[in-house]
Amino acid sequence: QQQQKQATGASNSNGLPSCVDRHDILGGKFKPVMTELSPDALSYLFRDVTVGGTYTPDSCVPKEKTAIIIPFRDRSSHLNILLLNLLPMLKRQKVDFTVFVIDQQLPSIFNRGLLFNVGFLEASKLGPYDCFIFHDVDLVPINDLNFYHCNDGPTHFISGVNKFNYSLLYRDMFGGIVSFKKKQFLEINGASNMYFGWGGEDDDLRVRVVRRGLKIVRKYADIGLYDMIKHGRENSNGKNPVRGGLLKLAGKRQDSEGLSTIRYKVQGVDLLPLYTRVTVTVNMTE
Ligand code: UDH
Repeated sequence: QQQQKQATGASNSNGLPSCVDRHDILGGKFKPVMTELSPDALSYLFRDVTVGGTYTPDSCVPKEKTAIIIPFRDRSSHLNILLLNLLPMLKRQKVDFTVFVIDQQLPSIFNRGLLFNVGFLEASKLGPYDCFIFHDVDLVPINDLNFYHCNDGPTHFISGVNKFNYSLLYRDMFGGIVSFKKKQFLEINGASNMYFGWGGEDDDLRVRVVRRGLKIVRKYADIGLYDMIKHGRENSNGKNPVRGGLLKLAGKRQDSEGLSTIRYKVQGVDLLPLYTRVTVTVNMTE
């Protein structure tokens, strides 16, 4: 296990110091606010976030430009709760970020892995992002020492979720929230596009990372803590009955299927006050 600390930076050419992880001034564990505010109230609250969902700290120079990619369909209330808690934490951590919501339209079955690839490609068209954090909409961070960075290896942010008594469902889990440097995501050929429905795509992603010899960075048990917003399972995201078979051949498919072969159609890119929404359709038979 590894928890990365940035070195204290010297001042930059514009006179500002480099941003560093302030373990000394951040509060650690906090109580999330699990009530929903309206989009208008949220954008009023976060007036310092510029249109499209971008925030740049003004007291220091960040070491990386981060795209927060949220795979999404019809979970507006979750998104409003997540933004209410995540944005202040990212600001406290001095992260230079833009939030992207990748919204998959019906009628195709939800495909979380494919939306990771869409988010990576579309965000890269819009800005020079170095770090990509793929973030489920229903996971609310509760410790502001859980720094939202990219590291030497792809990073799994979760050590425990309230739903599982603040532990992980299984030790090797690579679901929920993960970060990749641009180079790392390209190196693994992104995520698989083949998992329509719930389950398996996160384990496939881990196989891709491990096969390329990249070492997964994990958070300390008392740091990577999340509260999950309660929800049922949508009909358009039922358990994927072929996930076990797909997973068995994950390694064999890595080079021939993924970021390099994705097919999707962008229906719109909207710069909303607190995020950039990329609306996509996916043809399941292509
Ligand atoms: N999502 C949507 N809309 C949907 C379905 C999924 O937005 O209709 C997105 C959303 O970001 C969500 C993520 O996909 O957080 C994952 O879907 P989920 O919340 O239904 O998954 P769940 O919370 O998974 O049930 C947690 C268990 C992880 C077990 C890992 C097994 N490999």
